[in-house]
Amino acid sequence: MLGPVETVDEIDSTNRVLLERARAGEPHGRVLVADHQTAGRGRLGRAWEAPPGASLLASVLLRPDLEVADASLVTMAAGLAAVDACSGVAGVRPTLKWPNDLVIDRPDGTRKLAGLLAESLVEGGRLAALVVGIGLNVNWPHPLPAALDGIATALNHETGHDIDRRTVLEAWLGAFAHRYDRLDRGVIDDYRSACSTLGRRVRVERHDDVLEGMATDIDEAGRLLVEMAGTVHTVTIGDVVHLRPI
Ligand code: BT5
Repeated sequence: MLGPVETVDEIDSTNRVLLERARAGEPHGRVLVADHQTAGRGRLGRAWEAPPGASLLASVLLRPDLEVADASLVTMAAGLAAVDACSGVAGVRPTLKWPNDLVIDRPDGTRKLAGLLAESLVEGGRLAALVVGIGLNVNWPHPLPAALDGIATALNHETGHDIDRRTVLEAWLGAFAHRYDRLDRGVIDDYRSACSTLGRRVRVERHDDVLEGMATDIDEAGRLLVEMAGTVHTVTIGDVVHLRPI
């Protein structure tokens, strides 16, 4: 079980606040949900945008008994749970784009439906806490804001009708708790099956280089393997673009 769930109208970032509370000793399971974030965080210092009331913006504080290097298993479980929630509640089945995006593939490109952000609190070399946040576009205006046009989508854009955000939250938390309680390396196989990055030509933008090649596998630590000119590169952090087949 995950909870209790606290809902606020406005906050800077649900991830930031839960990380601060984790440092102060708040226990496993706390969930923080906001109607609006004024400084929503993406990965690598980027921003996460959502107009008030349009998205599921939620973070969960976890205290897993895991090595720091295995924290990605929890994020994979959270992403798979979000796929389960979208298909169970809205009948929309996104795929996972490595590492933590839920996407819908259209003939004219990939649209991002949700993103997950995991931030860990490491104390004395141990994983003291992990905060997993999700931003899932649920009921967005038509058309999307210009900055997200052509790159994002929302559940209501996919189904043609509004979806109850609370129901999506409950489905996500239920599926996440179910997977979390049974967490083992099997989650990597489930992730591989749901991951549309595998078997694709990709461009991977990393801090100091760009790879272009075939995404062949996810390893036991959740890293992406990309084959380029006969060499397999292991990607720990980077941004993936799905390319069209040549
Ligand atoms: C992510 O980052 O995808 C992780 C997003 C996590 C957001 C949640 S909301 C609740 C919790 N509290 C927080 O403060 N954060 C978490 P990244 O892969 O870096 O993607 C960011 C990029 O996605 C931006 O640079 C935009 O291009 C794009 N983007 C921003 N808002 C978007 C939206 N609503 N839908 C789709 N794409 C978006």
